[in-house]
Amino acid sequence: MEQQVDDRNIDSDSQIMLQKAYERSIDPASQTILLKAEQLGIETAWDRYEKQLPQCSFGQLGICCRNCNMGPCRIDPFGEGAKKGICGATADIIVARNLLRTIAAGAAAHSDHARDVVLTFKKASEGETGSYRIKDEAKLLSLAAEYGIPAEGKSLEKVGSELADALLLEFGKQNGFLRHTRRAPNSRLKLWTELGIVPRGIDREIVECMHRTNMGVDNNATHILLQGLRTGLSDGWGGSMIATDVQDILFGTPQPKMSTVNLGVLSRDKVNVIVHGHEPILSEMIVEAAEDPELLKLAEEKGAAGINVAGICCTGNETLMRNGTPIAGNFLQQELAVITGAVEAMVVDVQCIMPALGELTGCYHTKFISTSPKADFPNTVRMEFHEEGAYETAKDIVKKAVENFPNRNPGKVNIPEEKQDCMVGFSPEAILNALGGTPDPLIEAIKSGAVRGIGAVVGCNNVKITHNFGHVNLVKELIKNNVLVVTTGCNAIACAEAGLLMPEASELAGDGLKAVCKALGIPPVLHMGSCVDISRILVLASGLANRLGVDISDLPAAGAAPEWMSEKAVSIGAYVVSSGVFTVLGTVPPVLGSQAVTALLTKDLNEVIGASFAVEPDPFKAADLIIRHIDGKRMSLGLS
Ligand code: SF4
Ligand code: MSK
Repeated sequence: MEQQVDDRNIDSDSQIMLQKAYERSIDPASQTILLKAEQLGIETAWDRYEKQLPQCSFGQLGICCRNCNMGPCRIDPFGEGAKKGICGATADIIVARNLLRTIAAGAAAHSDHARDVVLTFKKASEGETGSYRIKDEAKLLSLAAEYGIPAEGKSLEKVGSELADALLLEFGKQNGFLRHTRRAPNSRLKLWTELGIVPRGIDREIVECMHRTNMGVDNNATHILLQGLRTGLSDGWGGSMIATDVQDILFGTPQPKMSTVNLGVLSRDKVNVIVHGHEPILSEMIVEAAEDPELLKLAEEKGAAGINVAGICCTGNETLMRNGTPIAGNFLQQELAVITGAVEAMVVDVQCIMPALGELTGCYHTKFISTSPKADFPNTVRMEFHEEGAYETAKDIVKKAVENFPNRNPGKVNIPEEKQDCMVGFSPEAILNALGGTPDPLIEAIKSGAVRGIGAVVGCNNVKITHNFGHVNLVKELIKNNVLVVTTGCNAIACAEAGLLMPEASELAGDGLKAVCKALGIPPVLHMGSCVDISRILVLASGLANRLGVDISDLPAAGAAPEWMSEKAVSIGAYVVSSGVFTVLGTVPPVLGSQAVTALLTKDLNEVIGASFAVEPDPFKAADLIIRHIDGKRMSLGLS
């Protein structure tokens, strides 16, 4: 494990604390703050994890059911205890049902995010909010064409309004298919149709999961899991893809740009506003409001040198790739950012926001501002956000942060030095541009072996794995072996913090990948965005498969989520594998209580869908699995 904090001249108690910090994160900035937290006796997610140990083994194996009030029931996996729930449900049924509910929750989170974005798009198109406008006209027109909406003779706003209506119908559709699924290769579509897993309406699939898992409905593990695949597809080729497209229309399709990451982006002399969560609707306005002359003047009056907006998690990824706004950290750094003592406001929307922030911000001057009508937390300042007065609300929020600046206690401020430059914003359109307008140079590089294959590495942090250890080491191993990596979510932030999103990181790559990166001026790890932007990876994979005249499952490509924790990641896993991409998970999903479900996910799915899962917490072994998979696919394609 890497140990980078300067640990000379510190006493033995501090040495013990420092050792703990090393075990918790490989990132020096995080280690510094973890040490500080230990010294101050401030509790973090890692401490709460330790207090949970040993975690419930029934929960870990997925064999606990509380789907009706005869229960809760649990299956005894080894001893002479119960092998069935009171209703007769076996371990296979209980594990499959629990997994389906998890997929439904993940798909719901991504898709409800998408719904809100489309509703904002509708209001913007109909002039109900002056804060948003159509930024990417070309994307609007091409998506309208995909949805069969004629644009001739209509204003962009009219097209936008009709498109928003058509997109909203995708949520409540009862039959047929989600239109975005037509972006998949024909062979994949045919397979989904044969299996009966083409998603119909997004909401319909999610509701059906809840129905099927209700006591006494679907009690066949395979049958249950097929609905899991369909629901996952309604997320990846539905909700997530819609969110990505509409966000691009409203805020612009990302293009490569430079920025900086890690806790060191927090400013000593400016007002620090953190935007955290997942939706860019508010954060785009916050970024704009932070440049408002009135607020900048107020900041000056309060003794600050300006206003500094920084992101955490995927709200951060969204503003990073469109505006170059710096990122303060990924999921496990949200508490650490507050512990720097330099955050005037932690502004949150939805998803991946720890309720612990309420108590923690209470120990500092930080205002914890919750903004979503759907999400509140303990000890927040509620500043509910609606599109109609979006800019005004954003200004009020930033003003609150500015007014809080004089309350910062310099004695409590401890901002780590570390910040790292990064190159971000590789949408499929940007990748195509970098390749000179055609995917052929990448295809040729894959054919020649200069690029051995593509690894899509995504997902969260999880206290069960040393922060960023899984992410960074897996990605380093892959690029060393000439695997071009595309990344989103918290993996992207981890890679950025480790310097892997810089073109210079090609020095860490194998000779073939290094030469390709140098020729194109790109990093060996391409930042493709937030969690919903995994849909961009699907589009990229589909484009490559079509160009090669094969299915996605034939590509020398694989996916990985080395430190995943969220239900959303389970939905992502379901759609990535259903799309034909072998996927390695770094933390164990709660399925091992059923041999049948485990075998289905890790082996039998191959026969059904052309891809499966593997679980490997060791990033070096995970890289091996991926490279072997890629080599197998290369061989099948007749590539050396
Ligand atoms: Fe127990 Fe069956 Fe009710 Fe689940 S659904 S709690 S297994 S009786
Ligand atoms: S933010 S879902 S912790 S990747 Fe998208 Fe990170 Fe996972 Fe949230």
